[in-house]
Amino acid sequence: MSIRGVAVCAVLCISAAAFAADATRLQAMLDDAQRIRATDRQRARQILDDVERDAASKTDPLLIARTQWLECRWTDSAAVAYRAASIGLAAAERAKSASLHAKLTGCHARALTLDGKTAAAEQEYGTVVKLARPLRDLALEAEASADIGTLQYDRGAMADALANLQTAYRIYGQLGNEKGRIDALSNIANVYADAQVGQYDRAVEYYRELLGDYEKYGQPSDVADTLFNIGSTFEAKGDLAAAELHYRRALTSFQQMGKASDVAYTKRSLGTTLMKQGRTSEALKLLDEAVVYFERAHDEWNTAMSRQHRGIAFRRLGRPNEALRDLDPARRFFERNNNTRFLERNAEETALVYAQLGDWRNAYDASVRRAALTQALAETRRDELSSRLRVAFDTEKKDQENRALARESALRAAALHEAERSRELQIVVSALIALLALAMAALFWRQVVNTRRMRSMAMTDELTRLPNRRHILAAAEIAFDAAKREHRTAAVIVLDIDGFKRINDMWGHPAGDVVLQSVARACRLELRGGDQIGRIGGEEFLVVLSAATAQQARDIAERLRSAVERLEFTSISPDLRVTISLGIHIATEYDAGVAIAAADSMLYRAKDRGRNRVEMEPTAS
Ligand code: GH3
Ligand code: MG
Ligand code: MG
Repeated sequence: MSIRGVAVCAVLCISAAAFAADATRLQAMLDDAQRIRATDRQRARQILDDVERDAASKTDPLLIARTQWLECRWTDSAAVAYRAASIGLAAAERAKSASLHAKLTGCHARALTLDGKTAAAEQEYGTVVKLARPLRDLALEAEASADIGTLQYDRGAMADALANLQTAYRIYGQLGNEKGRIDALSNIANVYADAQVGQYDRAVEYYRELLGDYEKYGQPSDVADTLFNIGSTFEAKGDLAAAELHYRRALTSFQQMGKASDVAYTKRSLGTTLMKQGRTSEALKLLDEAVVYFERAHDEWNTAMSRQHRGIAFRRLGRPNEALRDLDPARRFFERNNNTRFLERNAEETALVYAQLGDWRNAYDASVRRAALTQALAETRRDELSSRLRVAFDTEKKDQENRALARESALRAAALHEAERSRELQIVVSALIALLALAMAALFWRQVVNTRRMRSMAMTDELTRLPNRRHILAAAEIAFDAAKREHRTAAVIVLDIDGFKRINDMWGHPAGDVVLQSVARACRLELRGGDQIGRIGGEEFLVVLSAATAQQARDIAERLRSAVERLEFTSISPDLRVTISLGIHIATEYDAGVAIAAADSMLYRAKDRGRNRVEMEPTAS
């Protein structure tokens, strides 16, 4: 390859590596943006913009799909979401990423929701759930289920909404996504509290759980909202004392937070509750304050609602003219907005007010109006009732399932616990056995070492480390037996240090010991592999030659003599010379005792003949 080729290749490689590094960096930035989004929207948005500006994110399909997905999640504009979905889906296709494809399908569903195409959105979220399941993308499944549930809630399909919200609640719980779980919980509670469902006790139960969560995660406005919801659920249920209590707690919280509209809203609800208890004067004061606030805020809807209630309060207090001044504008508003339910109530009250005034004509007209409205409402009420029954049925079924599940999981937990315990026990027992085995092995080893040491102590001469008398005599017996069996000649040499007493006398006993050790070592080193030497007396040694001719025995003896003669004892005195005398006996009778005695007598002959020499039976040589 030419130098130019190499250079081009290097540049390409480096830029490819740089591109990959860039993509990783941008993905990490997106991770960051997603993480901080909950606490710092602005910064998250900024990071997303930074990533989108980067060149790499314009070509890498994975990056495109992911940025578009975030883009879609974070927008409230249908147009932006549609655009993000279409670009993102194409990129996910190119990247062949099933996971991003599923996510961006969710993005498309979100666009449809923002566009108000709720039926299509619901269907698309259903697709997302189907895509998410085989991918085991639990987060996506939970999110889509929650979205489907909310859409179903909005269109009044309460039973389906509950099922999906509960799925979301369960998965979020599994994932430890507290925000998701709490949102789902809040929606579930709202469904139960809905007039169509009317499962007030259950709603309160869920609201209480929610309250605990909000208290734990420190969101005072959510806590107050939930207190309000509990109050309104109790009111719907007819437990007015409980309703009042919770409304008052909510009111205090809203007042502390300075949330004026929530304060007004709560005052009105508290007012209606007090009215239902017959505490009309107390109620009037609260309703007054609510009307003042909503009028000033130009909140027509809430003004009409509040005035209707205040009108009823005036009527009950026997102030019909003031009552009419509230009921009439409220009626006009509800007529404009086609609100049959409030119109029916308005007609009923208006009839009563005119009756109070003795205006029978208007009272009659109002009554006729009311009758027509009641009939119109009957149909809606019938629908409501059937919906209620269906939810009640589904809820009961779900409860039974839950109870069965709980029983099953309790059994499974018990079995698991049992298995765990027996496993623990097994581990403990195994550990104990291992420990015991270890201790025994250690003990055994010590015993072996001790025995070996004791034996070697019993068989070794302390000073010279050579076999002691007993040991070398036994070795001689064994060697002679073997020689006899194998028809070989064995031999013994007895040797004795010459003039040892004098050495002791001149240089001291410790010096004598050193001499003994040196002689022993020198002799041992001169011997052949199978031969042995031991100490049989003060300065007397026995050599056992397992197999040797007379000549070999003589050679060995001579070697020993010469080796000792050559020894130097500079630590004692440079002048010190040590010699030994040796007696040999070649075994013909194979009796160790006899052989040693014979060798011993040869040793005496060597001493007699001037020391530092070897003697052997003349017959054997
Ligand atoms: P010979 O040449 O006739 O053998 O003369 P010798 O002096 O060697 O003879 P003898 O047997 O009279 O002397 C042996 C001495 O060895 C006597 C004893 O004090 C000494 N002895 C015996 N055992 C030991 C020992 O373990 N260490 C020392 N330092 N001396 C020992
Ligand atoms: Mg001696
Ligand atoms: Mg001696």
